[in-house]
Amino acid sequence: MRLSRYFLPLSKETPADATIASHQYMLRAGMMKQNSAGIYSWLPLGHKVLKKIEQIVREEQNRAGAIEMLMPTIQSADLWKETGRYDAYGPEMLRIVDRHEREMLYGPTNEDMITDIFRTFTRSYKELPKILYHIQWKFRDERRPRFGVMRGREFLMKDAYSFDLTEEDARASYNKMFIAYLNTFNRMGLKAVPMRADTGPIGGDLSHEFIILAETGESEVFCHADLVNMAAPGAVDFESDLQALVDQRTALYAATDEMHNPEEFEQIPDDKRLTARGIEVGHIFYFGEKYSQPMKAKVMGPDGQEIFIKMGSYGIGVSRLVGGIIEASHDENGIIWPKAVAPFGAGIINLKVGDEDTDTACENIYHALALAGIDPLYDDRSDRGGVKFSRMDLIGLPYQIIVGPRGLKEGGVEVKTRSTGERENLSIDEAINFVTEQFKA
Ligand code: 5CA
Repeated sequence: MRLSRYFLPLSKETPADATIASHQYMLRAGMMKQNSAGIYSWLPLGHKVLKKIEQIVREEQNRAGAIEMLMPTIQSADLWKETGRYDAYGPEMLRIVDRHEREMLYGPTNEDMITDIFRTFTRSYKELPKILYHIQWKFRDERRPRFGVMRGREFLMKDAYSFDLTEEDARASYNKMFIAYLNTFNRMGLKAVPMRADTGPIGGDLSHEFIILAETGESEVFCHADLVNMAAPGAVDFESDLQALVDQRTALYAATDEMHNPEEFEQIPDDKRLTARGIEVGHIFYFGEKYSQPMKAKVMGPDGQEIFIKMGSYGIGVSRLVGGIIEASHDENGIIWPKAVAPFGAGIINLKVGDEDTDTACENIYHALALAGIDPLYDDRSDRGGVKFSRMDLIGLPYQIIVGPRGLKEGGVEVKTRSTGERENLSIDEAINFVTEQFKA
């Protein structure tokens, strides 16, 4: 993409309510625009990141055997009355009346609807286990929408739902998602720690939040320091016993403030006791028959008896992750995108637009990187160098290739790695190879 043709509306000032780095940088870097409180348009740069995160989530769900589908945003109130959640959900639910005076709502989550879908089509235990998911916009009329996309009213969520015959099978499904979550966040360059959590309006008795540590996080967390540094499971065979992998993590103390048990925490050696703040990027629940009972979602078991389906649900805050990643990865000059979610792989800075040699060198690099699948952003605008440098730092692309007449005379260009600030003088070919190699690793 050539910057001169792109839509990248940067801004110098941010509103006073943008108090944290991710909120400020997303506005300044032209990633989004607020339309109403907690409701945002995703501008091209932000949209690219959102889609990359969504795709990583999708790939890891698929790898774990979950099956993608899509449910609507607008739901009928009837299903929610069946489960008793219509009244229980309170003012967070956006209620809508259609032209026929029918009560509708903008879905804050989908347990009720997916249970209805499942009971409509599933009769036999032979069709279990199943995990279905979708990636869809949700609406929650939060009392205090804040921190930009981190606590929005309209937000993008991946929500998965598991269906099993027995509690033991259901726990295996829970473990699959648990492992898939660790790998998902790891691929985005995040260290997400699973913590025992409260189940809130979703219900159930087993629940973990996945928290990334950040000073500006809304949750207070307590955990064993080793948990933060534990490597992600990586490629695991999802048919094998996942319990051991999960046990490894759950054996170490980790809890959000609601579930914190100071006595248990005290058992941890002093130098391993970590108290911090964090951002909840995922939340998984096992709730058994909480929805299948009121909705009469049953299957015929092997012995011919009808059995209520055992269910769990598994959420990831896809749009919240955009902000979460920035909180975890930025400096005073702007965003530092991890390679896997960067909106463009590299930026090319032309320091003298109109100079024939410089233009030609930039064009060559641009085409070579595009061909290598790096998706470069070419700053071909005629601003001053300083403007270009700070703009490129702000939007945080992993690599910058800086091209000017002086460097070219000495046979090369400068390559800057955004995360370390390291600069290297390389020939044009070396620069192209260097950047291409970084994305192979
Ligand atoms: N039905 C369950 C799991 S599918 C559920 O709704 N869980 S949740 O309430 O914990 O939400 C799942 C994830 O969505 C959260 O972990 C969080 O990352 C994200 N999320 C929740 N509320 C918001 C919000 N107001 N703005 C942005 N992201 C949110």
